[in-house]
Amino acid sequence: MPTAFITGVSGQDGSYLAELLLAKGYEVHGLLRRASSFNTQRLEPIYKDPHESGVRFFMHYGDLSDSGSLVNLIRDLQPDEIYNLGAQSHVKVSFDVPEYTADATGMGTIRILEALRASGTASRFYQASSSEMFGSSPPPQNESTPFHPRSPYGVAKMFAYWTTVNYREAYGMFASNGILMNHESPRRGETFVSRKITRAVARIKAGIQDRLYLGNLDARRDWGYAPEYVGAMWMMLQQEQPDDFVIATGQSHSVKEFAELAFDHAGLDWERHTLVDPRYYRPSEVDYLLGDASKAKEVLGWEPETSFEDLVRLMVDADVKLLDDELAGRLVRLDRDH
Ligand code: NAP
Ligand code: F7E
Repeated sequence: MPTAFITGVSGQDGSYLAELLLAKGYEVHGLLRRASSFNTQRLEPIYKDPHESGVRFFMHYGDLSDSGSLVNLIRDLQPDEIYNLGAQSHVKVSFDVPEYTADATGMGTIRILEALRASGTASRFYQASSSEMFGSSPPPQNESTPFHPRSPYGVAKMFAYWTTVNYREAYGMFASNGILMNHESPRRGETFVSRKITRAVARIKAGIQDRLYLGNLDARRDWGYAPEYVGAMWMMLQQEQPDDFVIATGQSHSVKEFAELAFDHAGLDWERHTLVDPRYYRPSEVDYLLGDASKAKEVLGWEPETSFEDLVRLMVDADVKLLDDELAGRLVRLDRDH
């Protein structure tokens, strides 16, 4: 049974990747950072008592800012594959906490690679690199496009990208970068624009919210569906040679188009409910991302399946259902109180 270690297992991608690897027969270990409230909601579908369920999924406390926890875990687990998905991943927040972002998102990668070197294990390593590294480089972006990051997050990811390449070249490690364009799902964090919109649509439709405040409506992104993107991560580590790949749909849409479609799907007029609040502008913006994933198609055999329209619709439907369930739960609780 192959063993995988995932940092960022409690995040959107980490939870989908854990599910994928368990379905493929892996034993999966995840790094969990301590938080004052529950941060394992996305793992509820798979986190069962392993003694009872037979599911080989384990979580370990640790942190990307804590070398000791990484050294001990990698030495003890000796995983076949390591997926480094942990990061302070919010671009706007990275302007507020640049030093912490550099530490967790950038230095965290070097800490894992050093822990891996010290363990003497020949684990294959995946680095969650990002299209944010392309920044202001004009579209379409592929593996040869120069990086010009526009945020502390993008700069930290660039450091991690080159660290991964350097450890591959210097020490012969099997270390690959997946340069992923934006990918979304019903599990997307609620402060990223896609989920912020689809959650607001559900609440406006239910009559418990009236307005949605957004920032730059003209930014363009290449939005894909997250469960398909974690499949590409796994494929990269099954190759004969380590390499770097752009993962994208090849379609780009504006934030405005996303909002328009999401409101429309719920029978609402986006212009009636959406206002621009400059509070959500970034000090420097990435205007236009449009990926060219031809290398991934040719070498990995990876191709996206879910269209932009289907992605928006499935996210709206999921948030409408989630809110219905929450409201029903609250009503049941109120019934019991009285
Ligand atoms: P996400 O939902 O924000 O998840 C980030 C994960 O990192 C969470 O599990 C979080 O833990 C964990 N984390 C944060 N700081 C940490 C620390 N100091 N030590 C240990 N763990 C820490 O992100 P995602 O969307 O799944 O993305 C996965 C990875 O791909 C990230 O590295 C992201 O930067 C990168 N990426 C994402 C996209 C995208 O469009 N989604 C595109 C390109 C690259 P908590 O749950 O406790 O917060
Ligand atoms: O913003 C604009 C915003 O925060 C997308 C992360 O997963 O993908 C993600 O980073 C666009 C930007 O994602 C609001 O200015 C307008 O142009 O959803 P986002 P992101 O910054 O592209 C990359 C690939 C990653 O690697 C990151 O980890 O939408 N926008 N109004 C807004 N964005 C937010 N969050 N909130 C707004 O109200």
